[in-house]
Amino acid sequence: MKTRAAVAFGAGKPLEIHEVDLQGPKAGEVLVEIKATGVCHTDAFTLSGDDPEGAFPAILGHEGAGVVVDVGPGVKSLKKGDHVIPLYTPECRECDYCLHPKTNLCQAIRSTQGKGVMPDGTSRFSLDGQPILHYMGCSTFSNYTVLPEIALAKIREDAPFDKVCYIGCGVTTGIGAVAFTMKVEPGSTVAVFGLGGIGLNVIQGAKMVGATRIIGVDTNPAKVALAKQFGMTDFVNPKDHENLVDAIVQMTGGGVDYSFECIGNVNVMRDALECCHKGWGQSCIVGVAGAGQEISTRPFQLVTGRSWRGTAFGGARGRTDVPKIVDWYMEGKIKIDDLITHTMPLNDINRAFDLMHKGESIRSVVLY
Ligand code: NAD
Ligand code: AHE
Ligand code: ZN
Repeated sequence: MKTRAAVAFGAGKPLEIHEVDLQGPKAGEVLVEIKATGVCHTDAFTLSGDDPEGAFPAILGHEGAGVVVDVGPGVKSLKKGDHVIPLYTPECRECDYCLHPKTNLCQAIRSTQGKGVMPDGTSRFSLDGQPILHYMGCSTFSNYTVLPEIALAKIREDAPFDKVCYIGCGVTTGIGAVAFTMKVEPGSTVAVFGLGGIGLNVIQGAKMVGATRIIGVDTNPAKVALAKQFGMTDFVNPKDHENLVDAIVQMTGGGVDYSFECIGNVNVMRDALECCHKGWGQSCIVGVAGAGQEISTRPFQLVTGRSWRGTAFGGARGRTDVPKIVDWYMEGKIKIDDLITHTMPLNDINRAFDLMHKGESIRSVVLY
């Protein structure tokens, strides 16, 4: 079949809209009509050329929601008409990782996914007979896409696609980092570095689990109003302080219980660790840093009781946890609508990247 898609032909080049060819689902695969997709900073990161796994031409996008159109042989858990959210972290429920209680990083299809192909080693997308790569196993910047069955969460049918698509990455990553990965306790003091599409969800997660002090850190003061609405109690602009770590340590009487880096800046990752309380403070890296970047700190920071952690997809097991997070949204336990600051048709997708780079959007959502 043909599908309209935004194709990334090379690093740093704007996406181009094309009618591309899409092969139907093979065994264990599912054809999905994407109804809406968010644009995450990770899409921009890969498009920039900084992603060691970034390869072109590819169809980016990993934050979608849609409807099952067809299933390949052997697919048991999904049928035509089911509403689904694609999962860049699948959940096969059989691999050593899925069976281990301490991780969500299913490895069943990780190696082919990282190469931009389906588990059989080939792509379903092509243009003029030339293959186009998948991205993060999702490729939601295409109106129709094919995914393995294990990479789809079935969700309730009354959930609006244009909002719950954000649960495909940003919402789950932010809230999950707090609730699943770090298991932040009520009464905690939390610092959140970067108040974008991920950081604001860390803030609402921290509020949800009962953190009492939530310090937001961002160089862009335009983020303050929304951050306060989502639960931020204090704001720190790094530009106002000669020593950011000292400022946070002083305002918290020794440091925070938990910090979250939601930017992808290795220098900020160091600050986020070092503003944690001696003896028990834990820092979680959420931001994705570019090829060749490394983190550093004095080992004494860890010797004296701070811990450095990280999270992918908020520690969520997608097929199990994503439907629950959709329920939280539908029940009003979490907010999404106010974070979706812009919507646009696929033809205008490059505007979503411009708005993100200018710091003017939280989430842009493309509506098909
Ligand atoms: P975003 O662009 O919406 O937000 C980034 C925020 O950081 C902006 O508000 C910006 O003003 C702020 N910022 C930039 N430099 C800063 C600095 N030096 N000090 C303080 N604030 C600064 O991006 P996003 O969509 O929220 O994504 C954030 C990061 O999380 C990206 O690196 C993305 O790739 C990553 N991410 C990781 C996962 C995961 O599973 N680990 C999932 C999604 C996104
Ligand atoms: N491909 C990059 C790393 C990119 C990365 O860290 N991706 C996150 C999700 S970001 C979503 O917006 C992730 O899930 N990582 C775990 C995994 O297995 O990819 C690189 O550095 O090679
Ligand atoms: Zn993402």
